[in-house]
Amino acid sequence: MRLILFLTLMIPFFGCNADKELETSGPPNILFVMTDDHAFQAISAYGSNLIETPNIDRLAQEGMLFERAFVTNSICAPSRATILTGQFSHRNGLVDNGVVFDSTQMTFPRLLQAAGYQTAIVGKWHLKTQPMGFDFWRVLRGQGKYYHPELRDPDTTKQYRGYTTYVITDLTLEWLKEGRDPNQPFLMLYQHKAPHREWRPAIRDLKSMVAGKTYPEPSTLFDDYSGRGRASQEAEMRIADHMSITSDNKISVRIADSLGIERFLPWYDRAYGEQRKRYTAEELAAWEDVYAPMNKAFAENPPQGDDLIRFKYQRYMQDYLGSIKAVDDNLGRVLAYLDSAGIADNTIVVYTSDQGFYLGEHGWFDKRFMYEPSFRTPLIVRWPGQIKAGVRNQKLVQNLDFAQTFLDVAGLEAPDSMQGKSLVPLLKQEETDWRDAIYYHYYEYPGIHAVKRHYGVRTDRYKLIHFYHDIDEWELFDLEKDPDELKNLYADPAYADIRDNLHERLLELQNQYGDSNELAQQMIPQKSR
Ligand code: SGN
Ligand code: CA
Repeated sequence: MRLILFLTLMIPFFGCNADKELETSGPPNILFVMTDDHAFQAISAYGSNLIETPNIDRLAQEGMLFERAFVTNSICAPSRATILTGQFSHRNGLVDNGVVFDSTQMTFPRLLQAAGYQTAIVGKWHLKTQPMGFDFWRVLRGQGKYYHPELRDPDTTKQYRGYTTYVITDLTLEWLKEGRDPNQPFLMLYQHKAPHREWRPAIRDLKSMVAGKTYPEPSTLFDDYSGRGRASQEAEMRIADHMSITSDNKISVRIADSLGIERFLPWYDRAYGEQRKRYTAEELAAWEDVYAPMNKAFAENPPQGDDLIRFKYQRYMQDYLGSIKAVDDNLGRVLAYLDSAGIADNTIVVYTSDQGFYLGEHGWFDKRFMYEPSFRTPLIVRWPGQIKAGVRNQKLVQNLDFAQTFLDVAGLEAPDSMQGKSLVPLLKQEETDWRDAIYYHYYEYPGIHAVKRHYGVRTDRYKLIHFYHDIDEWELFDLEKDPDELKNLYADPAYADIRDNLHERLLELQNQYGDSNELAQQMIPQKSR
């Protein structure tokens, strides 16, 4: 089977005259859709009580939704490096956001390109070096901006006019329609900046998603961290204390300059030091239309204490969910293109995020921890004819598995250096031996948000975490009894056997993947960006 697929795949590569036939029945095209910081709690297919995402849901209705998809290291650049290389951070070297990606490494796009796929990436890259293994690339500079973004290409860096989610989609569609060779299968990495901090929705979505909206609060919004150790207590990602009322919550302030002269500083001049000249007069006016009344209400009656936390949470959700609206709408545009071009049946579409995110759980925003909201990531796969419609999968899968999955889909052997497993047997619901535990390792400390380094193991039911740097603390959670991970059971005698088993399992996984406590101690923190 593999060989047949491989030979079919090589037809275009050997210059045979392929036709429309191949586009609809040859090796499948791969459309990999990845957002930045999109929590599964903000996708209606995952049961969100916050937002409707009809286009993402469509993929779930027509494909498979993974309930237990996780990352290896819950932060942007490391996640991207793991996806490309199929390796844990300690193997591909990209342990935190400060490291420059060694793009001479073997990646799945390079292997697909060598096998005859047309390869492209549009949108967020965040790995600093030039993308390699792509026939076409347009990537955001650094983290990227929400409006009028600068994108790098092989020759230059160019500013594009418009809202970034639309700009990225326009470029993606342009390449899919006119840029690629339709006689070859394609790999498109379509990767958004949204809904990353500082959560700026498109102008067109302000009225429906932001103005006057109230969203339900998570039950742990006022968590006091009493059931856990220092890592949770000392992390700097609390909505209460570390979310900026100006740049994050978009409340304008009066500040005094060095001469003591007070002046009004609008929020949009605050974020990232951006100046208003970046925006059009229409954009400024449209924002004022929606944000000025909120600013006025805040100035007249500034909330205090818990009410301030509630206010900040609402402001956060309005903008975060508002940024997702365009992501979902634009996915709809791309899915409509696949339909109209008649290639939907021969295209595997994957929807995921570079990691999960806290939407107020434990009082937090941001990610990094091995706790569920940031360790888990959305994963939905549609592959007509291969995946039954509307299936939910409970297996423990990781972003580590993507590279081997895509190679498998294309009928290619994965190099031994890759450390994941192809998801294809799960997608096809074939009997298969699957893993019963997964490994995690986070490094970026000291760094923004002050989440201490840790590694750990998660099984179907339990989780063991070791915060090994700065402190030496273990945490154990029973996810069945305590899904919100509020009570550390590490020292509970009733869990002694479970704890010992998890320790064993952790060591086994570290051996299997070539990581260890000693190696962890040697990793030098990079300055995060
Ligand atoms: C920026 C954000 C952080 C975020 C990191 C990493 N601060 O530094 O909140 O954790 O990016 O995000 S901001 O004020 O500059 O927005 S990641 O997705 O790239 O890993
Ligand atoms: Ca991210």
